Amino acid sequence: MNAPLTTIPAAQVTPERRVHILKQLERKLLWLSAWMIHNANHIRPNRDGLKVGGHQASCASSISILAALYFEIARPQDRIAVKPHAGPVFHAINYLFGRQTREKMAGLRQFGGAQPYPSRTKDGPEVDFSTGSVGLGVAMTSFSALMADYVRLHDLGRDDILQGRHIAIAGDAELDEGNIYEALLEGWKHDIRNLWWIVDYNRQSLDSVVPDRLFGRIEGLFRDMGWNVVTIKYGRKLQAAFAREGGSALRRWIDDCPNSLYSALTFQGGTAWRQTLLADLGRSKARAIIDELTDDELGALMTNLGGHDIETMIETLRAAEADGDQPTCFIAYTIKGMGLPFAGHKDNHAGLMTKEQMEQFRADLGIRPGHEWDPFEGLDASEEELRAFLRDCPFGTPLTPEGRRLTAPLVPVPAALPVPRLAGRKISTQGGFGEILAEIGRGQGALKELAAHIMTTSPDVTVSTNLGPWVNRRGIFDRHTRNDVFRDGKLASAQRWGMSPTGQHIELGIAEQNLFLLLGAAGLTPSMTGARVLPIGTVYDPFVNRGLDALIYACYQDARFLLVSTPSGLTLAPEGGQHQSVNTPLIGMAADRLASFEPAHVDELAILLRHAFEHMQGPDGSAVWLRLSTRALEQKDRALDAAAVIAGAHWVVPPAPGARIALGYQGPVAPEAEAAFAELQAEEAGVGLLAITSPDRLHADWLDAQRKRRAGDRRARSHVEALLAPMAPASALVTILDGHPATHAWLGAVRGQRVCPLGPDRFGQSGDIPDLYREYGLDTDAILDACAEALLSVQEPRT
Ligand SMILES: Cc1ncc(C[n+]2csc(CCOP(=O)(O)OP(=O)(O)O)c2C)c(N)n1
Ligand SMILES: [Mg+2]
Repeated sequence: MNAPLTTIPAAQVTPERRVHILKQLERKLLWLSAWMIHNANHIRPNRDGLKVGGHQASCASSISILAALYFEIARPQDRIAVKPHAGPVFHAINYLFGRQTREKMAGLRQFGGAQPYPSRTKDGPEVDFSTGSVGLGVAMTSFSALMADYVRLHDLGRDDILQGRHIAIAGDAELDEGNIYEALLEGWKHDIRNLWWIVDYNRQSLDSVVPDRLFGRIEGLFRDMGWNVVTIKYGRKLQAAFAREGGSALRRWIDDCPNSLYSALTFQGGTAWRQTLLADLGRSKARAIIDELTDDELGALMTNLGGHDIETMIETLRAAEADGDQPTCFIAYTIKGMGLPFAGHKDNHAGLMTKEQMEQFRADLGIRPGHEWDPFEGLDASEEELRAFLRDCPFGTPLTPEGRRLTAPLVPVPAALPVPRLAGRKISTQGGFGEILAEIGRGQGALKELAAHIMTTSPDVTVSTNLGPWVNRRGIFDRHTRNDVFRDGKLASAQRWGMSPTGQHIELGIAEQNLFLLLGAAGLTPSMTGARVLPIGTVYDPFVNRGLDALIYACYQDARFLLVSTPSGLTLAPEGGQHQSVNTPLIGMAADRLASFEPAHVDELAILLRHAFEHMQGPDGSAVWLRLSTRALEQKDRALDAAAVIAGAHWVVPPAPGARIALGYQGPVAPEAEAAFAELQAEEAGVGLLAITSPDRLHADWLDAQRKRRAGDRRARSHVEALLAPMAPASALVTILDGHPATHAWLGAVRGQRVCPLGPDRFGQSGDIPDLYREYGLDTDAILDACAEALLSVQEPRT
């Protein structure tokens, strides 16, 4: 059930007065957004001569849409993504609500100030979704709507929060991004509800004016995907003019007017409008409508588009509200830069008003010098009345006493996960992952709660990444119960794919950006819904690249999820170069808020998987990435130091004090390293063998220790420094992984050791493992050659 659609304001305000006040608030938003940017560029001292920038025109375009939404329509339980370049308007809205400070506003685009584009992590709890990389914030709302349903249908959420709507204010150019259409398709499959996308249709992007007729196409696409499409083209003044004699000719003229001409006339103003209109309509009955207006009035009439008419906006949104929960796309016609001197100019995206223009604008709005930041300065309503209005509008009420950012109780993680029998077995990390998860999926005893909170997802690689047994146990999520036809027909299949609202796996089509957007949305459920969901997504490792921006976007927002990428590297030899990932370990190292690991053996994997469930929930945690393989390795019967595995490396055979060389391996190349180690041991005393489980954690910890030492903590020492300490200062390390060798090259900087890093640095090709390991220098011979060379340089240190 949705919440009541309207709340009756405590202070009774007539509809006319409401509109009057809303128009005052619009003026204020236009002023504050322009002023914040102006202040950042022209008033604040500039220390480095860099252009600060900002998007006054993009802000102006969206004022009425955002005002209608935040001051009238939105309810606290709604979750809203604001188009990146309207960030200052969003900050100004919060400022008027008393949820943003003047200092942050004045610090727009400054260190510690309000962010140019709304940021969950930096701007704080008022931001529901970060935006910035165009298209992603819009699509994200589709997945957050799905997750809201998931949480509700699994009864994981809070009872005291009403079901909300997920809303994106999109720039029209955002609809050029392919990820929008991937999300539309996926949304249709999942029968997404309670979703609104309001397009600020100013027909301009960064460089240009958008081609005409494009929207006809886009509108059709939305309808095909089951959306309701509502076009908000004309404001009240134009509608009234159209209703007069000659009005239909005027309407036809505007409908046929190319976007570029409309923009140019808007920029030129009333005189140009008159000239052009008279040339075309001078002999028609529309002439009477034109003649009775001054130039300014004519300009105002011709630019009276629906997206700038707050009454039309409110009416349309209200009507859609009453229409139910079907996803709805609103195409709100606007003018980029509306109300500012560069309105409609095609180059206005990054345009800034001059000091003189700003001065004029200030005077026009009745704002006294020195009162630029006063929230209610220059408005035709008392401060008291405006404050009461803001307090009483639906969004004026906080979502919960603790605000918009919620917390969820922790899900206990058992001291150890159920690990399959390993000793003497040959099994891959991917196989081990599938078995452990399937075991958790039984939900027995201490695992019951953990199992209930896990949600898995995969872009059409569920079975091939070994999620099948888990899915068989926990079912596929769907808002509607759908039977498994194969099963019902008693047709043999290892997969039982019944779908129901209680299923715990969300099956996606092959679109990796959707995977990461869903992981992002699922990873934010604790703060969005107060429900703890532990999302696990599987994907082929090379195709992490396909969704990379969405992955970074999810991490930027501090979403908490587990990414399992498998298979990886040359090791899936016959699949060929397009399937063999090389760069992903480096991505894992360079991605912030993503702890990345690559275990070689399943006992390590079990430790890391358990750690992931905790790390995803910890206040200082993050998302986690496990890079796995299908290469089956002989498993060991051993006791491991779990802390070392989590810290990123452990000695399989520790080096003797003063050792001249050690071998380090990461992931499924362990057997080659072990074989080389066995030969090396016969010739070189004290050699060590290091299992590297996370170059990412090792490196991050090493940087951290250096920072701490520089800050005065002389005793700070990182795990990798401690590990390498027994070796001779001029010793060598030969390292190997099935990924780019730069992943390990930095290890030489830890203690000044010589490092010979091995790993593929070229596209792969198909073959079998012996051929490919030889070709790319990962076989035992290559390792021994590298050891021989490294030892030479250790004997004769270069000067
Ligand atoms: C993925 C991505 N590519 C490029 C950009 C640079 N960029 C910022 S805004 C913009 C055009 C935005 O146009 P539109 O969405 O129509 O916004 P508006 O006209 O309302 O400013 C571009 C290309 C970006 N932010 N993200
Ligand atoms: Mg635009």
